[in-house]
Amino acid sequence: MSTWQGRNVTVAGLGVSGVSAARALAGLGAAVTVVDGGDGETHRARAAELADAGIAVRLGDAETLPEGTDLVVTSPGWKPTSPLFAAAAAAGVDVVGDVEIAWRLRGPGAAPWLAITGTNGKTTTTQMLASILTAAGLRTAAVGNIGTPIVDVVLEGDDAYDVLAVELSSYQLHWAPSLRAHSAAVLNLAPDHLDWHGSMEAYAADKGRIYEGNQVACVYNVDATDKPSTEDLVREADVEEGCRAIGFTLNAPAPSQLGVVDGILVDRAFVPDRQKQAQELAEVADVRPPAPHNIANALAAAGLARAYGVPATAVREGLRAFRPDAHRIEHVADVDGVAYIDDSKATNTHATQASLAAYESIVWIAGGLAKGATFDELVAGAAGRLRGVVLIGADRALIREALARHAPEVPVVDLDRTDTGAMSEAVRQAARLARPGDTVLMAPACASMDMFTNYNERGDAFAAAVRELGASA
Ligand code: UMA
Repeated sequence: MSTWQGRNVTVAGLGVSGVSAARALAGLGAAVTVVDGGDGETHRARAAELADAGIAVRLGDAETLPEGTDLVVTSPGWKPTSPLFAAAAAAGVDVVGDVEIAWRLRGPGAAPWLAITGTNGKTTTTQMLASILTAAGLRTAAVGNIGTPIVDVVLEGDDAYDVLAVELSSYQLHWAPSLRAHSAAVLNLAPDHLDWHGSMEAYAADKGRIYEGNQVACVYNVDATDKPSTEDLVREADVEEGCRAIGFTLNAPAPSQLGVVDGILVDRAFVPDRQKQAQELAEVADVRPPAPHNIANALAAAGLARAYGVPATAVREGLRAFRPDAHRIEHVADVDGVAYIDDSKATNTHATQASLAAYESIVWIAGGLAKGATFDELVAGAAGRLRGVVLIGADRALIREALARHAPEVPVVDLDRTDTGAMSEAVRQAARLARPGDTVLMAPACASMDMFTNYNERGDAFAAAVRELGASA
C-alpha cells in the first residue's frame, strides 16, 4: 500500500505545480483538496478537470485550512507569510513544496539531479546542461522552474531517465528541505524577490540550500564576489564527504576551476592532475550568444556535466547544439550596419547589466515597470558604452534621472507614449541615434506589463519594428 493512502493533503495553488502535485498524490491514494485564492474562468475550468479525477477544489479562499488536513503541499509562488501556512502551523501541519514531494517520490534507483539556481541565467544554463547530457548519450530532461513540473517527470519511473537537469527557484528551494542533489550550481546572487523572502539574507539562505548534501560537486561563481558570494554559500553547506567546491571564472582557471584561456573554455577540475593539466572543452565561439554572462552559464553547465562524468567532447557538442530561447539577447537583424538585439527577457537591472556588458557601442532601449528598482549603478557601469538611449514606459523618469547623474553627455529620447505604435517609434529613434557598427539593444531592465501582456509580446513588437525598419531601409 502506498504511504499516501488515506492521507489528507491540501495543495495550495491551482497553477502548473499545484495541478501536477494534486494529480500525483491523488493517484497514489491521498485525499486531495486544492485551494486557490482565484476563481476566474481558467481556475474554474481547471477545477472541473480535477473534479473528474476525484480531486476536490476550493476556489476564492486561499486562507482557511480545510478540515482534517495532515499535510500542505504548496506551489512555489505562495509566500511563507500566507495565512494558510499560519493556520497550518497552528494546527501542527507540515508545509512542503512540490519539489520536496518529487524528491520523496523518487525510488532508490531514480535518476540523480544536477541542480541549478541563481538570480539570472538559470533557464539557459539548465537547457545548456540538458543539451550537453544529451550529447553524451544520456537520457535526460530539463525540469523544474523551467516549466515542466518535476513531480510529473519523477512519476515516469526510476528507469525513465539517467540524470535530470533541474532548474530550481529560490521559492522552490525554500520549500524543499530534504532535497540532496548529486551536484549543484548557484550562478550568481543579486537582490530579487525580496518581497517574497523578506530580506537579502533570507533569499541567499534559500538559494544556498541547493548545496545541502551534494555528493560530488558544489559549483560556484569565482568572479561574483559581492557578499554573500556563491562561494560563501558553498562554505556554509553541509555536504557529503568527498564533495568538492568547483569554481567557474571568465579568467584563467586555478586548480579545481573551469575558466577561459585564449578564447577556449578549459577544465582544471575534472582532470587526472589538476596542478599540471587543463582539458580543453570548447571554444568561446561555440557558446550562443558568446556574451560574458552566457560564457559563465556555459562554464557552470560544463562543471555540472563534468561532475557527472561527461566527456569533454560532449560538452563541445552540447554547447554547439544549444539554441537560446527567444527574447534572450536574440539577434533580430542587421539594418544599415547596425545590429538589433532583443533582450526583452531582461526585466531587472541585473539581467540588463549582463547584456549591456556584452557590447561596445550601444543605443539602449529601456524602461517599463521598475518594480522598486534603482538604476544608478546600472547606468554608471554602462555610461562609457552608450551612444544614446531611448526611454519607454511608465517608470522611464527613474532611468532618465540616473542618466542625468551618471551619463549627462549621452543623448536621450524620452518617448511619452504607451500605445501599440510606441515600440516602432522607439526603434526608429534608436536607428537615428545609431552609427554603423553599433548595437541597438532592447534590454529594458523593467517589467513589460505597463505596455504589453508580457515580455514575449514586448520582444515580438521590437522584432516587428526592426523588420519594418529593414523593409524601409
Ligand atoms: N495563488 C494563491 N495565493 C497566493 C499565491 C498564488 O491563490 O498567495 C494561486 C494563484 O491564483 C495561481 C496559483 O496559486 O492559481 C499559482 O501558483 P504559482 O504562482 O506558484 O505558479 P505555478 O503555476 O504553480 O508555477 C510555478 C512557478 N511559478 C512561480 O514560482 C511564481 C513557475 O515558475 C514554474 O515554471 C512552475 O511552478 C513549474 O515548476 C515561473 C516563475 O515565474 C516561470 N518563476 C520565478 C522566476 O523564475 O523568477 C520564481
